[in-house]
Order: sequence, then C-alpha cells, then structure tokens
Amino acid sequence: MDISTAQVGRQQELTNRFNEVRQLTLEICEPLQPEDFVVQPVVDVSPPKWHLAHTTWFFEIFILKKYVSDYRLFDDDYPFLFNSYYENEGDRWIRSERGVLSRPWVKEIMAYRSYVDDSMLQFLKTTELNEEQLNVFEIGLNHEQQHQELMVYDIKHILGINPLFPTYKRSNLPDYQPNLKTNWLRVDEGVYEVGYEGKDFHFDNEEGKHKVYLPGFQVQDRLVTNGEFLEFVEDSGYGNFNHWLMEGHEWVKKENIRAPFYWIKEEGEWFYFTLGGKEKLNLDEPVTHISFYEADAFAKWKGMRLPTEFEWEVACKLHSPEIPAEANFMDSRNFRTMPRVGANPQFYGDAWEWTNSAYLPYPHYQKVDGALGEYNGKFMINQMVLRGGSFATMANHIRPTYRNFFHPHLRWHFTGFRLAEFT
Ligand code: AVJ
Ligand code: FE
Repeated sequence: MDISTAQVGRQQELTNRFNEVRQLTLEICEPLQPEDFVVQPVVDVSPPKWHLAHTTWFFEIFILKKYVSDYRLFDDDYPFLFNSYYENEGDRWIRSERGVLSRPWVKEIMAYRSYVDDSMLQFLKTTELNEEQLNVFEIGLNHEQQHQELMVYDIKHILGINPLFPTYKRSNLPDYQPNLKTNWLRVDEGVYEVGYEGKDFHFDNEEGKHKVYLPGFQVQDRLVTNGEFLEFVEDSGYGNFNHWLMEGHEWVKKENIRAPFYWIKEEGEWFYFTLGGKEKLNLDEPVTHISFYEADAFAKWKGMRLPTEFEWEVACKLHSPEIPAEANFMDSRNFRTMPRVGANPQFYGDAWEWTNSAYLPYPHYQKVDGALGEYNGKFMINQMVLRGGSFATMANHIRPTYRNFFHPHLRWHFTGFRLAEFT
C-alpha cells in the first residue's frame, strides 16, 4: 500500500524518532558489563536486560501483533517474560523474580530488539498509519523514554549497593558559578487552569484542562540543596517526630533511615554515591534520593510545606513557560544533578519534585478500553505526584503538565523538592 504524500513526511519523522529512541536505550547500556544486565537488588529495580526486552515487547504487542496481519512473534514465550503488568495481555513472570532469569541472555534480547526494529521500520515504510496507530506509536516511543529513565535509576541502584562503588560514567562537574540565592515566586490568589490542552503527544493522566482555585502563595525558584538538607540531618531532623507524618516516622524507624539514599558518613565526613562513583558530598547540588516523607519533614522543620501539583504547574507556566538552555536533562549526558547556575528559575530537569498532591484522576478522566487503559489509570491510589523531570529525562519528553507518580516511601529514583508557603 502506498503512503499519501501528505503523510510521507510525518512517517519519515516518526522513523527518525524511532531510530533515535531505540539507539539511546543501547547507549545507556554501553558502560555495562554482562553481569550488570541481570541483577535485581530490590523489587522496584528491574534488570537492564528486562528493560531492553520489555520496551521491545511493547512495540511487538501493541503495534506489530495488532496491526501487521502476517507478523510472527520473535519468540512465543517472550510475552510471558516481558509483560510488566497488563492483565489484559495475560499471565506473566512475577515482578520480584525478574533478576533470577539468566536466560534469555543479552545477545538473544539484542536479536529480539533487531527483529522488532526491522519489522517496525518495514511497517512504517509500507503502511499509512491511521490516527489510532499513530497514537500508539507515540505511546511506544514515550514508553521507551520512561524506561530509559528507569534504567538509569536501576543501574545506579545496582552499582550503588556494591561495596566497590563502581563508576558508571565519569562526569566531572565543570567549573561553575552556583546561584544559590532563593527568589520567591509569587502567585496571586485566583482561579487558574491546569491540565494538558493541545494537539501534541501527552499521557491520558494529564488530559482534561480544568479550573482550580489557589489561595495566594509563593514557591522557591530552585530546588532544595544538599547543603540545606544536611542542616536538617545535623539538626537531628530524622529523630524529631514532630516534623514527621506518622507513616513517615514509622518508615524512618523501621528502615533505620538517617540520611538520603546513597549518602555515606565516614569519619565525620559526608560522601555520596553518584554515577561517577563515590564522591565528597557537593553541598551546592539539589538534594536527591529522598522520599516524599523526608521532603515533607524537611518542609515542616522549616515551618513551610511542599507545593501541590497545581501550585507547581501554575507557578511553572507563569514564571518559566520555556525550558531554559541550562536545564539539566539526559540530553546533556551529565548523569548527575548540577548546581543551579544563572538567574532563571529551575523548574525542569535535575530531579523530579515531590508535590503534596495525591495521584488522582482529573475531572472526566476516562481510561481507554483494553490493555492500554492499564497504562496509567489503575495506579491512581496511594501514590504522590512528581513534576518537572530529572537529569535522566529527555527534554522532548517533559511538559509543565506532565504528571509522574511514585509511592511516598520510594527514593531510588531522582527525587527532589522545593518549598512553598501561603502569602
Ligand atoms: C510513570 C514512571 C511511574 O515506572 O511504571 C513504564 C512508567 N509505565 N511502563 C512506571 C511506565 C509503563 C511508570 N512511571
Ligand atoms: Fe513499561
């Protein structure tokens, strides 16, 4: 079948983006050794090998199997291994045991990727995609970008619990002039609009522009730093139950938490594990690897609070509608948080910001029928919303309306926060 001239350009662009996204996943794995691909230190971490296959399975099941009539699965057993959580797609291997599978080995999974890549490119070259197919294609690309970020969290965890503190990739901080002055960004009391509106790609959970009432408030124009968080640590912040939500306090006691994840105290000096190995704690960088509970306790210790996801979005759209050039995303391959430089507010990149909002559906949220309806909607309970992206997010993946979500106790991902207060 021929592709109409009107759509040739669009499909060529999709082909280029598909190649770019698939390639970046491999680039992220380049520094890894064979053994790194297999381990799963905790249930939240997936072996890099699993991510390589699961992102491939996604295209195979939701595009090739569905829309290419003579398509043959690469391996009939793979869907059982690489389906993550889609009940509509049938039985699957248990999540907590992903790290016990030495087979299929990495080379077989690379062959799986090539096979699916070839089939996808063939499909794009020979078939005019309809609206539904174009949309699923975009979801597949954005899904792989989410997994690229998850792979960086997981690789850091795999290396970071190793007493040898192996280096993923050296990345020396360039000479920098940090701007640690806090400006407070004000937003007047009023009714504002939040949620996605437009024609570009977005996830279903950010859809449905709607009005919210916000009392007058102000937020910091940058993330809280390691230096500031250290003051909380040294002021016995973890030990004073007055700062903590009960769930958080119970978590601190049960897990014996005394500092952000990856912080190490040796002979009175603070170090932390970075993707560049073990380093002296840099006080100027945004703090990361803190749970929602820790962010919330810090805010209470300061006599302040975390912004809600709506306050965050409105402040971002008002004070930083464009992504500034210095934003620290995966694009620059820093693989670390960076001190804030320059005078622009810091809303994008570095670390995802915990907000004081539960992850709930927006008004009129409708999950689509079938497996893809399971993508975001079924997680709308007991998780908190995070905004803004991290140094492992690609700039073309983020928007002011983008809603990430995680359970409040988790901190192996790149989390941070800013403070807010009513005016
Ligand atoms: C949006 C990051 C919470 O980790 O499960 C990956 C992303 N969704 N595959 C997750 C996702 C489907 C999701 N988060
Ligand atoms: Fe997934």
